[in-house]
Amino acid sequence: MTLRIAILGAGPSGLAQLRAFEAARRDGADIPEIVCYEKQSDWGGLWNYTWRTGLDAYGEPVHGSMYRYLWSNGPKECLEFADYSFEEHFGRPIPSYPPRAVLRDYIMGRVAKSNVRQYIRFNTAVHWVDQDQATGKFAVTVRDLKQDELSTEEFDHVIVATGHFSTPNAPYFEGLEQFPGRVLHAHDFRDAVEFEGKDLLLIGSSYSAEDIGTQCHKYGAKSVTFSYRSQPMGFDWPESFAEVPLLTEVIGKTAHFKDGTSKEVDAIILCTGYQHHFPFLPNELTLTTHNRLYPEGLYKGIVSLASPQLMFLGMQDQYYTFNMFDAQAWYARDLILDRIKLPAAAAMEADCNEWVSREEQVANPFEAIDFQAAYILDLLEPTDYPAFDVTGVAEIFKEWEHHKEADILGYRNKSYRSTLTGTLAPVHHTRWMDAMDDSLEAFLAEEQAQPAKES
Ligand code: FAD
Ligand code: NA7
Repeated sequence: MTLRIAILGAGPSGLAQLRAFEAARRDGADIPEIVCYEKQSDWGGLWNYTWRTGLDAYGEPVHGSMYRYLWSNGPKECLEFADYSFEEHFGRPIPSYPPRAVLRDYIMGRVAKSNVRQYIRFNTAVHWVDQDQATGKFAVTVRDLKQDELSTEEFDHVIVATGHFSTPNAPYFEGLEQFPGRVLHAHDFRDAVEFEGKDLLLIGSSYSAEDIGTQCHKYGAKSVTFSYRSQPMGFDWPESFAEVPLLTEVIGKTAHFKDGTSKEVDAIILCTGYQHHFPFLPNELTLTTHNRLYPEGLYKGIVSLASPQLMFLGMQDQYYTFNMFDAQAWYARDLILDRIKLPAAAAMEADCNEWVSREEQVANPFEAIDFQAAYILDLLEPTDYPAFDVTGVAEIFKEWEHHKEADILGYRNKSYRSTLTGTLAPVHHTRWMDAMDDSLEAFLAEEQAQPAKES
């Protein structure tokens, strides 16, 4: 009897899973019957820009957290698929920090060349997953959004690839309800132009704060104040930026901070991260974790210890992204195809605990990068995913960290060498701070592109 596999979500992780099965099929393997449920009308996950916030046209939570003028915040050389280089996709080398539309084009380019779209049921939201204790089979209940109809199908394995940067973690601060300006979470941020000439307060000191803050500066915000809980980002910020301790309360337009200082602001953006949120999973199957490199409860960062036929992709805090999702997808595929055997439950738990405690020793971003590299190498070892230079990519990540420390507004002007093709990326024709047009056409315009000098 053919196995039936449900993949929940057609973002980069879900697409990696489809691609992994497709690679096996092309090599002559018998692959299971696959159904991929996606609530959006197209594939691409977060890389699809939407103007919507709150609920979508069908009353489902809007998935998108990306905004206009979003440029890659890491070098593209660090996320290149091992079986599909940027050069292959674009037909020539392109600069290292592409805007959203260019990365989207690249991710979709690989899957568009296969026949995997046929497996995806678009406009279909997963509402509930149940596992029958006797048979081990899953009943997946979905809502056809266009027809507004619920239906249930049975599967042998469920692969959750619904992402974890969509459901805001939005803490309360005293006085917010009286604040006379806009208060929003990063998930609902769409366009920096709205904040031109404004004094902004951003709560948080991680990627969202850094990127939304620098972008608002680029598009004309008057000042950006970052308020941190644990520690400041510590970059060498230009004059109109400040980093202050945590917000204690807001009185009128005045924000007060833990160190007794205050600042009058026009808008507040909560860049306070996201929750791993699976409203379609029952207590016994759900994954409870914060944003970390090795979520507890997942063997190899993928397999649910609660029920090994349930797997999760892309649930880690991410340095590596697309190539890590591939490594996970190839591993998950090989488990399902019985090419890799799961050890006994106790051994899985022990292995998981060992990685979790190893993560707890990680002291800084450089060690975090090495940790994630080691995790990926561990996953790749038993699969036939094309070899790629995981540690070489880690070195590029470390260079990237140094470039950010040196110039937070200028790091995106740097170029890196692809570990796949050996090509050094050309310098973009316009410095990032002056590049206001984030379209694919503007980015790929060649007139003024210059060769890069090795840094
Ligand atoms: P997602 O992209 O979130 O895709 C999940 C999919 O599941 C979506 O299509 C969603 O519609 C679907 N889904 C969710 N719930 C349901 C449901 N109930 N039923 C059916 N379908 C459902 N990474 C980088 O490499 N470089 C960057 O520059 C970068 N910038 C980022 C900027 C922002 C603002 C954010 C939030 C993330 C950024 N990332 C970046 C990281 C990003 O997480 C990954 O690039 C990638 O999108 C993760 O893929 P995924 O498939 O795991 O999740
Ligand atoms: P992250 O990286 O999970 O960071 C969340 C930030 O929010 C971090 O600085 C936290 O501070 C801060 N935070 C969380 N809760 C609070 C409260 N209650 N008060 C104050 N500050 C808080 O999420 P991001 O959104 O920045 O990045 C996620 C992805 O989006 C990433 O991959 C990007 O590429 C885009 P802490 O340091 O824990 O004290």
